[in-house]
Amino acid sequence: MRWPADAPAFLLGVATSGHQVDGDCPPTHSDWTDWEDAGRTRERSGAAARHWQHFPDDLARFRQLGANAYRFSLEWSRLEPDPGRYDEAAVAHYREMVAACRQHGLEPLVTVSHFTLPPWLRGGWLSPAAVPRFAALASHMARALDSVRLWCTINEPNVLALMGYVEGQWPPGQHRPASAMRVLSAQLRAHRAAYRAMKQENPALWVGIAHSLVHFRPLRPTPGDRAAAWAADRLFNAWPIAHAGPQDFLGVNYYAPRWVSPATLMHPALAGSSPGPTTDMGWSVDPEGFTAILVRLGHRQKPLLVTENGIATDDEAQRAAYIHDHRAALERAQAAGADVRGYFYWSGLDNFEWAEGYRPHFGLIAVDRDTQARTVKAGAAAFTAWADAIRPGAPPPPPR
Ligand code: IFM
Repeated sequence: MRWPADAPAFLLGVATSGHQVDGDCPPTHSDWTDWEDAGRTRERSGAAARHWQHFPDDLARFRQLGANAYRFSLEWSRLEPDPGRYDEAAVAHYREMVAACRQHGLEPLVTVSHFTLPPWLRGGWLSPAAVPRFAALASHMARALDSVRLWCTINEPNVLALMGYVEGQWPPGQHRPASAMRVLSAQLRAHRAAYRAMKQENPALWVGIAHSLVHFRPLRPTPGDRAAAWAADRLFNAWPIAHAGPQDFLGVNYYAPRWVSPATLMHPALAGSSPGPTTDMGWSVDPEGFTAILVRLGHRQKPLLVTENGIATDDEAQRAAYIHDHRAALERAQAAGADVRGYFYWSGLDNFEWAEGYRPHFGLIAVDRDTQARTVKAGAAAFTAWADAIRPGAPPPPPR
């Protein structure tokens, strides 16, 4: 596959997802709005960042930060309020978003499904309608947004399966590992069907999955804990990649390591962070783990796109250090041969962090929840410094 000729050689972007930023999402409801109505989250998503209305200004701000790309997601319930009936006003909205991306020099990377599902899909991904309806939606949107070259079919299928069907913190709130494996398989089937349908629309599209990848480390240096780390890696990281079928690139969502033992494998919620400093999600910071994952995936001879990486913190020095250190980690992976074509910081805006509500602040830009005023955070300077360094014609970086 050829990289789109006029796309930036390295995509440096920010990422968001529809339900987390759009607001009033969606008027037609989704499994997540029902979950919030049932009181299962710390707070409701409500108006979020009203990105649905404010996207033109938000995109201009992303560009001012130095981004040359933007990853956002479609909201299935808005687009297909009833099975087989597409809402042309919603389709037109996404066309406008893509046009605004182009106007601001942002290469769009569109995710078809980022966790939320339409309420009519009873049984969610386990519904017999899920795979055909999803593939039809994906090809409909590939046609409607025909200037978009880069697509993620599904965001983090392993996380949806874990949080919804093992940990029970997300809809449908189950604790059934066997169902989790079925849900994971169904999403990968949906990816394959969507991949085929989208490629029929346009064989030049780049289509992949945004995989959540965790650097599993043994809790103690014992054979049992090492085996647990190996097994967690196989199941969570390697299995979905190996069984997804065709992918033109591997999308990598990387945040943190996890320290595991046999006990944590049975109870994933027990998986520990490190004794060192953690983020406001309680996650530890491990840029070496990022390098290790990118180098390992690089051996698969496929282009890699870091579709998410970022930190929840109110300490802007910590955010800047995180971006700086993960940039260096990515560059080490490139030097070791990994073909990394882009990096998307999560997130462009402070947003709705699912069951955690609005408490964790991942954004480069703060959003005042009362006034919707935007403020660029000090930590964003590390992102802009990166953008300055990769600008065409920029002088080469000083030796490290
Ligand atoms: O906010 C989420 C996103 O929706 C998927 N990847 C991880 C992010 C931070 O938890």
